[in-house]
Amino acid sequence: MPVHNADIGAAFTEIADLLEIQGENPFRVRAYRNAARSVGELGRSVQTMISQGEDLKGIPGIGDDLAAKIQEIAASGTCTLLQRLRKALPPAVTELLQIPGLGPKRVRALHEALDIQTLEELDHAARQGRIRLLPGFGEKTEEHIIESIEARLNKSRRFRLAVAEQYAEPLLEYLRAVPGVEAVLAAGSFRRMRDTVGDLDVLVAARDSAEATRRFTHYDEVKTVLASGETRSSVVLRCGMQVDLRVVAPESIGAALVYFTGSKAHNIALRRMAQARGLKMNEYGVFRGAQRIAGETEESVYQSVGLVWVPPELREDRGEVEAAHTGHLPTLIELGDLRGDLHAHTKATDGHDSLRDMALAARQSGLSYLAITEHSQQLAMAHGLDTVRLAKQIDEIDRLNAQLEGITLLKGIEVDILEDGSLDLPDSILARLDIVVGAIHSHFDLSRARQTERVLRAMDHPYFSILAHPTGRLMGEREPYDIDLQQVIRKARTRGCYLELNGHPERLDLLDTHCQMAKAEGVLVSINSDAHSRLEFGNLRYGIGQARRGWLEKADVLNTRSLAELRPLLARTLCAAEPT
Ligand code: DGT
Ligand code: CA
Ligand code: CA
Repeated sequence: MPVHNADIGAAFTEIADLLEIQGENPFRVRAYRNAARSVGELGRSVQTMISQGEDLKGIPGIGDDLAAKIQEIAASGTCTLLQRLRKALPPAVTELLQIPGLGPKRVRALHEALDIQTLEELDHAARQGRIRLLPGFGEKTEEHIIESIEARLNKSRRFRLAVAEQYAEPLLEYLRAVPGVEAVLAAGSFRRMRDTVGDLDVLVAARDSAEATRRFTHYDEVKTVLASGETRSSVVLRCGMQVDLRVVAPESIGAALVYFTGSKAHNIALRRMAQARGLKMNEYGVFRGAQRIAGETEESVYQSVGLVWVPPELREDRGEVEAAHTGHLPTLIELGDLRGDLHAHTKATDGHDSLRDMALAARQSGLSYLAITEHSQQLAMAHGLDTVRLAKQIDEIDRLNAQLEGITLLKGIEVDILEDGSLDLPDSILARLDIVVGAIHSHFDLSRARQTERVLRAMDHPYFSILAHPTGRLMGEREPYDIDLQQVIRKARTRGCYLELNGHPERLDLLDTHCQMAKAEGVLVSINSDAHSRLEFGNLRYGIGQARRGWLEKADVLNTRSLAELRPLLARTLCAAEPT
């Protein structure tokens, strides 16, 4: 495990802060602060020094005791003193220290005088005017505390991509109508299709930056203007989402787009390549000395450092720069590559529309097959199907398929995986289906080992085809359950099963990094809508965004196959019946 000097410095600073809050001897506190500084400013890696057997006491301000602590942190990432101090104080104390202007002395005073343990309590006390009454705290400080807490609480709030989109689209349209504006483009995490968006970054190409800025800050939905300058401004919309605007000259839009699309890590990697070529890269262009050699288009910027254009979804510094250099970028999957959808519900359970309406909407979305996968009996809340009701639906689908043109319904189920890994419906009825999607909807808190074993056992079932929403997370509501996805993916490979990338905006599950893991193991991913109404096939677009972030190509995705190609792939699990 690499431990950087900065990590050691941060640990020492936190120790110093916590000691000071506890009223510890000032000399001891200062010793830790000095140590934090000298380790932080050291030109060489302390971990390397240790591995080469060098004496740490050569570092200014480091004696026997601190040298031992450095050894401990370099080996384990933390030290017993720090952990003991953290336990002795409420966890929120560390958080209070993060507020600008609140050093250890003031945090200690707040903690002692008002017994404040959390940011919310601090906010409450400030709004009641109780802070200004404390010695050393005035009205100004109180106001400042309220503002910083608001900013902090807001900053930690991220918006789901689909929600951010609802606010972004009308704003982009509004800006496009501003006279003199040549282009309006969303950048940042929004353009990279991250599952959540912290703030929205918007780029405008215009000659007259003042007018564009004025219109932006006067947009109807703006609640607060945080900053309003010549070329950059920031606002908070009524929904609480921050929007950063940059106005650039049209000849710089490519460079600005690269810069503000990020990610930061990707940008750093690009700049390093530019430096190696004696070039300077920033948001205005790429320069050799005073001469501008690129910047009007993104392609020109990438080309100037010997790269082909990189799709925004890949810009996370996860190998894309190297791949763009050697010509090995993937040809990412596109929405139009999907031929079908393998996860949807109707009003027979918790969906809203009939079989026929779902089929027609899927066809309207350009799909040629749709698997109907209702919940099973265990999920009483969703009115899950038992054997009798599922048999009835199977017959209905057969009748409907005989009438429908241009779309085929597949008979399926989203069967509950029970706590012991068995499936919630008997083999006799599962045998009549085209596809069995299995999912966990209960016992989320099993240990990692038991949760993993549960899913592996389910996959041993000869009819099991696809593991739905494999981590179980609901963004902003429920954490993923603890499961070893690497093991699950390997099992899927040996059993001929598949993993779902559920495109529902609250799920987006698999994560992007899991898609890469599945691809590496050669396990196909099924990008599904989990539509509960005829209006929800649009979920597939978010699934595609996430899949692209996970480097998936058309061939990596199960439901890019035609129905004729799909059927044998689904049947394969039946043949590979020997347990592993
Ligand atoms: P978010 O808003 O948290 O979802 O994530 P981003 O990626 O949209 O980040 P944001 O809004 O802070 O910045 C937008 C882009 O601007 C970011 O992806 C890269 C660029 N950027 C921001 N700060 C820096 C920086 O300090 N250095 C470099 N190279 N680029 C930066
Ligand atoms: Ca952003
Ligand atoms: Ca931003």
